[in-house]
Amino acid sequence: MTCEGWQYWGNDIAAWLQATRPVHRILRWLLGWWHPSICFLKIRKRRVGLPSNSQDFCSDYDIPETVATTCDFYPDCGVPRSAGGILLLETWPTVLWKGRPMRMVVALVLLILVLSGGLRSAHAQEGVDGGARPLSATEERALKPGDVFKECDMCPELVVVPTGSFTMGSPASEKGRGDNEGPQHPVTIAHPLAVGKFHVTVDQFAAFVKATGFDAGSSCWVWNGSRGEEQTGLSWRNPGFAQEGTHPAVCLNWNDTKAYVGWMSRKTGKNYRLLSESEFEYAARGGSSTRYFFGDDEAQMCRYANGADKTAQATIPGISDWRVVPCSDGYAYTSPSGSFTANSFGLYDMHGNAWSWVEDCYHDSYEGAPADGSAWTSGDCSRRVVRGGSWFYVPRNLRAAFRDWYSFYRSNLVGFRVVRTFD
Ligand SMILES: [Ca+2]
Repeated sequence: MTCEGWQYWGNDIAAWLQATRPVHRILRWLLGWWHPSICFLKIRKRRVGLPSNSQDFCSDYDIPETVATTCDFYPDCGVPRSAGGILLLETWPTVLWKGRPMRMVVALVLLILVLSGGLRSAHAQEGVDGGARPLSATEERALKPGDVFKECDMCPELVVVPTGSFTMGSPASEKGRGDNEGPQHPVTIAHPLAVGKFHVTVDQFAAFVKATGFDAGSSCWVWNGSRGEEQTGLSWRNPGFAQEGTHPAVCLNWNDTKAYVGWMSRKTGKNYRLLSESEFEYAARGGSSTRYFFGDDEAQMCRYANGADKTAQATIPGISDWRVVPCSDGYAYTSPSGSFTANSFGLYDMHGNAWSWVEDCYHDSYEGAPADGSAWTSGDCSRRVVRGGSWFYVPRNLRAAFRDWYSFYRSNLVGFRVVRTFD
């Protein structure tokens, strides 16, 4: 340290002391100290002269001469040998000895309270935003069908879908129909929805796990070449085939997806949840009443969906005799979200790629089903509905009306998508 350098630094310290004088007064009242820094200035004033903006510190604080004597000097410069911080340490025992014990206890308690309040505030802030940018009320009112938004960098993109009515289920004449797809019944979706444009992706689920430490298990049901079996060492991170971050997250059970949407709601302060079964079919159909949102012809599938196609048949053992999708979509397993053509609502992969968990408990008939788009949450809730089909499903099981259920295990066929409401 040179004398010149010290001089410049000393001016900075003097300016800082001047600017923070109210704090020093509080500290001095509580703890009985501010001697060290003043000592520094006092000595400096004596030896090299104080800057004009700090000339009154010594008299202001009535520094005892004895304190000044604890400071050392640079012999070459005639100034304190180091910064105020060092001087603080040097004189700290004196400060403690001369301090005001009761006031120090009060100060310590206040400090703890302030710090703990700050931590609580930081924690709450993380819960409310954590980088989230929820829409304002004005922005929400301005939304119209087809608009796309997301509320944090790693949040799912959402598409505003129009309200409306549709006929849920399939007619008896539909090719490949299952008995559990009836009776057909009208459903009205009167509430505005913003539906996940894609499945929740691997990267998006990873962001959730990173933020929360959530444990989504270490085993998953997979196809072993002849049947499905649960294998350990598999999870959404490694579902038994290669995935990129934009692929749908799979090997997630219903509870995993509920944890995710709960976190999304807390993070944004908005209502994120799973779709109801009727909302899903309404969104998948996109105004159509055909087998698929693009029509009835499964030969067109490879433009719109990733199913069990010729690519899969050439890759996956044990399915050579399946009646697969009669074209090549290019993917044996999951595909990057949005690889195929969207439906008329602007939603991708509503057929295939991965099943989506929905909120409803499974019923094998629509007798008594809600007609207002709400989830059917009575009955046997050990089975939850999945919709949309997956990369492992043949044309019949990729239809808009097709439905199935899983209990609470994880499968590399099943992921989910979110919906965001405005109530
Ligand atoms: Ca495929």
